[in-house]
Parts: sequence; C-alpha cells; structure tokens
Amino acid sequence: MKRVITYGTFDLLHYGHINLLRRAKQLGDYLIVALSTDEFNREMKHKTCYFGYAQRKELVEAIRYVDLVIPEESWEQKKTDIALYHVDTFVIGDDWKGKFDFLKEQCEVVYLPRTKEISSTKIKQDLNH
Ligand code: C2G
Repeated sequence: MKRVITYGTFDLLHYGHINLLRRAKQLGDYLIVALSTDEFNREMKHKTCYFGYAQRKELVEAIRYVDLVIPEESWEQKKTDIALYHVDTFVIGDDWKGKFDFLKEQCEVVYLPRTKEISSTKIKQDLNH
C-alpha cells in the first residue's frame, strides 16, 4: 500500500484544497493529512483561522480522498511523521517548491501546481466587499 502525506491549515475549505487532496490521493492508496493546530497556526504560521482545529478536522475527515488526519504542531515533525507512518510520498502545493527537498532522503517529494484563482484570503476579501 502506497502511503502519501500532506500538510496544511485547510481553513475556509475550498475547491483549491480539494484539487490538491484529490491529486495527492492519486499518488498512492492511503492519504494522511497533517492538519495545522490552532497553536501552530497562531505561533508559527501567523495565520488566524476562521474555523478551529476541531471543525477543520471534521471537514477534512469528511473528504473522500482523506484516510487519516493527524495534528501538525511543529515545522520539525515531518521527518518523524514520514518514519512513523511509513510514508512513501510527501506532497504539497508548489507555493512550497524546494522547501521540503530535504525529505527526499526518506521519501518521494512532489510539489503540485496550486489552483490559481482561489484562496482563503481571496474569499475573505470578496466577502468584505
Ligand atoms: N492549495 C492549492 N491551491 C490553492 C490553495 C491551497 O493547491 N488555491 C494547497 C496548498 O499548496 C497546500 C494545501 O492546499 O498544499 C493547503 O493549503 P494551506 O492550508 O494554505 O496550507 P499551508 O498554510 O501552506 O500549510 O508544513 C506545511 C504547512 O502546514 C502548509
């Protein structure tokens, strides 16, 4: 069984996220999503989420492509996660291109093109007009 992992906040879940998760699942048979906790978002990513971790977890777990959701609590956990979950492929959007090449010692690293016209920031901006 080919195991894939990806990381993210997935706040204000939209079709750009779904596009990513669908393609991520196509790379294997089992998809793990490491979901950024509220603390990690606030302290390390300086992101304010609309939905808290519990709600974002419920949303991501409901996606047909996702098999397991685990918490993302630090930048450093990726190597441990890949070992712990016997991951074959790490995948993330190409806004991160090159940033996680150090994981190539442990698994395949794939950067997928982002869905250009949509983002949580754009949704918030459009709603405010
Ligand atoms: N994404 C996408 N297209 C968009 C928006 C997001 O393909 N229009 C992808 C991102 O590239 C990422 C995933 O969807 O792979 C989740 O997006 P975010 O929640 O914005 O993820 P990010 O905050 O970049 O978190 O340790 C890694 C970080 O946790 C990644």
